[in-house]
Parts: sequence; C-alpha cells; structure tokens
Amino acid sequence: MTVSNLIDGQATAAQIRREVATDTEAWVKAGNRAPYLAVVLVGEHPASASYVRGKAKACAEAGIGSDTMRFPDSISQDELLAVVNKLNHDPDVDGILVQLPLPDHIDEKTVIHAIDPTKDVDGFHPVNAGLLVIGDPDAFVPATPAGILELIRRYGVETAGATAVVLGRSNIVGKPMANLLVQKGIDATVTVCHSRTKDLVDVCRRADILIAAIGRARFVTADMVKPGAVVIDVGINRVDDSEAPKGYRIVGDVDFEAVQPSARLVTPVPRGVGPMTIAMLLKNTLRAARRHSKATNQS
Ligand code: L34
Repeated sequence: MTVSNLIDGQATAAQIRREVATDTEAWVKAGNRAPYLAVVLVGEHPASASYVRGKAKACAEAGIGSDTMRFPDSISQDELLAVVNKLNHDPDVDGILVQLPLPDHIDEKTVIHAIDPTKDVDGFHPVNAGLLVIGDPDAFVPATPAGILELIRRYGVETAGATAVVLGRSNIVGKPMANLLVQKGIDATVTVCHSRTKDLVDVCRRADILIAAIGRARFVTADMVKPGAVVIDVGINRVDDSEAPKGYRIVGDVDFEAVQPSARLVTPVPRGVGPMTIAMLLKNTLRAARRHSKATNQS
C-alpha cells in the first residue's frame, strides 16, 4: 500500500455521487418523481461549458433529471430574468443553477436575487447566505465550501478548536467557507485573509487548516504553510505550457510540489476540490426535491 498525504477529491466525489444515486433511487421507489435541476448557461465560456457538462453527466448518473438551457451572449438581462422567473414557477423544477460568470451587460446580483431561494441549489441567494450565517439547517450551502468541509470530515481532520485560515473573501467560496467553519459543531477558529491583510505569511503559517481561494496560480508557497497543516486548494488557474497538448495547464493557488512534502494532507488540482463541487450540487438538488415535496403535501 502506498502511504500518501493526498486528499483524493475525485474518489471522494465519486463516493458521494454513488450515495446520492442510492438515496435518489429510494426516493423514487417511494413514489416520488425524480429530482430535477435546471441549468442555465449563457455564452461560450469554455470552462463554464465544461463544468456544466460535468454537472449534467453527474445528474444523469445519479438518477436526477436535468436540462441545460443554453443562451447566446446577446441575451438581455430582462430575457434572462424571464427565464429564471419561469423556472421559479415551474412545479417540476426543484433546483435552478445559473452558471457564473455572466456577460458584462448582465448584473449577476440581480439574476441571483431573482432565483427562488427554495430552488437556489447554489446557495448564492442572500436568503441562503443569511441562513448559513445564522446556522439554520435549512440553508443551501454553496457546493464548493460544502465539498471542502466534506473532504475535511471524511479524511478525519479535527476541526474543533483548530486554527483555520481562509485566503480569499469571495461570496461563493471564501465567505461561506469561513461561515461554515465557525458554526457550532465544527468549531474552528477562523481568519479570513485578503489583498490588504498584513503579515500574510505569518497569519497563514499559524493555520492548522489552510484554504486557498484567491485565484492566483501557486500563490501559497512552502514558507506560508505550517508543517503538519491540512492544505485545501480551491484555485483553478490556466498557465501557459507549450508542452501541454492544449497549450496550457491547470494549476491551483498552492505551489503543490513545494508544499506537499511538509503538509499533513493536501488536495491536488485537478481532481481535488473541483469534482466535490459537482457532487455537492447533486446533494443539494436531492434536498431541494425533498423540501418541495414536503411543501406541496402540506398545502
Ligand atoms: N452558478 N457558477 C455557479 N455555480 C458553481 O458551482 C460554479 N462553479 C465555479 C464557477 N461558476 C459557477 C463551478 O461549478 C467553479 N465550478 C467548478 C465545477 C467543476 C470543476 C471546477 C470548477 C471541476 O470539475 N474541476 C475538475 C476539472 C478541472 C479542469 O480540468 O478544468 C477538477 O478536477 O478540478
């Protein structure tokens, strides 16, 4: 057996996807219709197209219905809002996901706010963001931070009392990650770092759990990591590589080769956090279906 300090996000995601498939099968056998996710993709962003394909395939394999609605870059904000509104009112739709980023002429905030919070399986709507902060179990938790927490748990990492440092304060990763880690029952002591943080190296070096989500290739170097720390790399950065078949390579926010030897556990990029984002989306979609069925039966 090879001993490794690698966190295998791909394998863990596959395991979760099998679990969701089993739960979905039981749900349908009990007489419910299959969960259904509507995915909205605007424009030709190559990475977005690839992530959305991954989501559709994962849904199909788990027994979750899904449809990807594709629109040209030229769609107006009002047209997109009309699409969202229609999905909000469609009783056969459990989850709605509008893949980001959107073209510049569309205000992402306006579109996210238009999604019915009970169908917001991305957890980006302010109602869900607020529920997460309060610690309400009804919150849809954004898939990337939820996936990171799942990796941390399944690899037996102690969070209670641990010093966690989150690099990056985005609404879709950094902030929800910090809010999750500080929840009762998880009980980490959390610091969020950003471009104005003083003594960044020293702050990072105190972390038992270091989560890098800043979107800068190989930003986290060996001197920023305490020996024995758990390092989670959320970054997906394209760097030019004339030897790679596509002319570029994907690297994370962590200088993996430099950090890996002294870390207790570390996620690779690719096959680390990325696949977990897709697996947790399926979990959220099944949850949305259960909630809708309950709401319908009560009314
Ligand atoms: N609305 N927009 C919305 N929801 C999301 O949850 C996302 N995100 C992020 C971008 N925009 C979004 C994703 O789906 C990032 N993201 C995502 C999903 C899947 C993967 C990466 C990011 C993934 O599967 N990554 C693989 C392959 C990486 C590659 O080769 O490009 C990995 O192994 O990391």
